[in-house]
Amino acid sequence: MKIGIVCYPTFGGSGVVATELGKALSKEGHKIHFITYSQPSRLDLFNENLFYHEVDIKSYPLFEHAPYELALASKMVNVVKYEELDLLHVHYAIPHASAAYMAKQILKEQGVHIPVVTTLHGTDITLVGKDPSYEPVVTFSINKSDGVTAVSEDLRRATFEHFDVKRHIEVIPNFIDLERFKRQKKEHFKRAICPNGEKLLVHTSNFRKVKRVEDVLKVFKKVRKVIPVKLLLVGDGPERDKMERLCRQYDTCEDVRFLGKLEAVEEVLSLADLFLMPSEKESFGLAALEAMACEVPVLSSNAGGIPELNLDGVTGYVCDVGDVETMTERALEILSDENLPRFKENALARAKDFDVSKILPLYEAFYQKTVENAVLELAK
Ligand code: GMT
Repeated sequence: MKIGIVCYPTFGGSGVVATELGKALSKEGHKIHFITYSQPSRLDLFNENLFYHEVDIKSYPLFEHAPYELALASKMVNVVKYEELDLLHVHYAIPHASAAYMAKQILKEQGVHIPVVTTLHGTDITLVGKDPSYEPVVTFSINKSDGVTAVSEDLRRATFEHFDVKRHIEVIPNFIDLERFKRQKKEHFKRAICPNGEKLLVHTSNFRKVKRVEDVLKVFKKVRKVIPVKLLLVGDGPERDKMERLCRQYDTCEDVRFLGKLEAVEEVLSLADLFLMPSEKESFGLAALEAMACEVPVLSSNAGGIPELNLDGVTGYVCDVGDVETMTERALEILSDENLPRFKENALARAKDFDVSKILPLYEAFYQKTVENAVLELAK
């Protein structure tokens, strides 16, 4: 198939999933056309089946905000027409689903019929999308998509709860490339970070409020009173300064390192004994899946779709959002020498359920079904 993929190229899990999906599909022989405002950060592979079309956002002194959605819709129209695409797959509803609807209508006037698949990723539904300033457009564009997928059962449920959506939503979870995300032997690095055999806790995120990084620091402070531990924080975002101050206030800085954004996150995960994800909202938790693939148990909140991935008492523990007391008890339980090997083994076994080889066929089958239904619709 010839597929156009639209996503946010630089930040967030939705862009990572979209780019990895496009790369995997291209290896299966599909022709994949990325339509984004800059080169997706994970599009690091040369392949004859991969193409990149940059959205040209023209500004003008009259515009306080450049009309990105219009530039995107225009680009979609041209790419669909000139590359003869079979399907458009847009990731993150805002504003990609409504821009795709507009492109579809323009193309229809020209006798070109393009089915649109929208994948809902999380905050496009649970946070930004349900805000009254976007809700009517999000509802409309979900209902007008030819196919809709959500990355967890919980996100599907939340979509029906918050929006007047009257159509089927297929759940297709996030996936992982186990060739890339696997535990690497990094003993020398581990000894440098944990010279006295301390246990290593890791958190990776974009340091937004919904990630509750302060709970990571609170749990770490409490665990550190009981056993020797170190903490690595990977990523960057609006809450980072505040977290650095909190770390000083807790007097834990000598055992905490802020590493900033890292490309090879799997190298850090390969050292970890426990991954922390205390998020307030999390539709799936791709970062936790990456940790599990590197044999790292997960201590998480029970937000959104996380419990569908992190099996309570098996691959780690799932606690109420903000319950740092229970999180601390659970962290100590996982980190005990007696329990840790079992949790690590279970984490890897669970990650295998989400291997790209298992999830990719679900997308391919969904595309096929969507195209067939669109043809039937047209014939009516
Ligand atoms: O919060 C992020 O990390 C970014 C956000 C996005 O949409 O770009 O990620 C969401 O999509 C990921 C991929 O489907 C999911 O694994 C994350 O759980 C989800 N984040 C939230 O729901 C907060």
